[in-house]
Amino acid sequence: MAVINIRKREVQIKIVYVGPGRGGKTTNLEYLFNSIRHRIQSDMVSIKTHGDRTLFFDFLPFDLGQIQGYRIKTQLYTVPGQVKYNATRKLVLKGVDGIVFVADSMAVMREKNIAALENLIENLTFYDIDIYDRFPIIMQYNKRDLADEGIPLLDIATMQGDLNAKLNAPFFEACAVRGENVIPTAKKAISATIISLQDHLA
Ligand SMILES: Nc1nc2c(ncn2[C@@H]2O[C@H](COP(=O)(O)OP(=O)(O)OP(=O)(O)O)[C@@H](O)[C@H]2O)c(=O)[nH]1
Ligand SMILES: [Mg+2]
Repeated sequence: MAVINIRKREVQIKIVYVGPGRGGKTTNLEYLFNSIRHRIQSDMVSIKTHGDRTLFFDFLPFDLGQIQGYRIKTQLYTVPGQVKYNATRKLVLKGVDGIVFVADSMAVMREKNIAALENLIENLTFYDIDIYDRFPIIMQYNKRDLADEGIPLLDIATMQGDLNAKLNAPFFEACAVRGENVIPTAKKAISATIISLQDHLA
């Protein structure tokens, strides 16, 4: 649940990027950091293993300005996608207000995308969050650029069927390395999250 300070008229929201290992979560945050650097007071914090894999989380805080007289502070996190780091993943999800699910479009990743979504649902259940009950979640089908290199990709209808049939969440096709649809994904996640909190803002 967001930290809402009525007296200071300040809201802090937490959005977590989730998805299979190597899907592009950290790349999303790096692109965002580089594009909005001038508006960010602090550095992006990343805790990585050797091979650029996220070991604990990435963290990107920024100030969105005012909405309805409230100062909105956003915190973006990524979890480690590797299956073995579930304890960390669960911990990073504590207090989450909104999710971006970064799926890997490569055909070979089909089962891993599905498993990552199932794992997310399970972890959110631990925090009494029902993802199907109007919880703000955005789907991102990443690495669409790999089609140009002849790498077999899942078509969008297949990804929608596998991951989004029941959720019916907004979705974006993206290329996080080039930054395509990275900002729209983040904006949509932030707006969906703020809308979901609106009832709590007097
Ligand atoms: N071609 C292509 N490569 C991408 C794209 N997004 C990310 N990558 C590459 O995929 C690899 C993994 O990206 P990360 O952002 O580290 O993935 P992650 O989801 O944070 O991985 P974990 O931290 O292990 O969960 C890196 O080599 C990225 O450069 C994309 O849109 N297209
Ligand atoms: Mg990562």
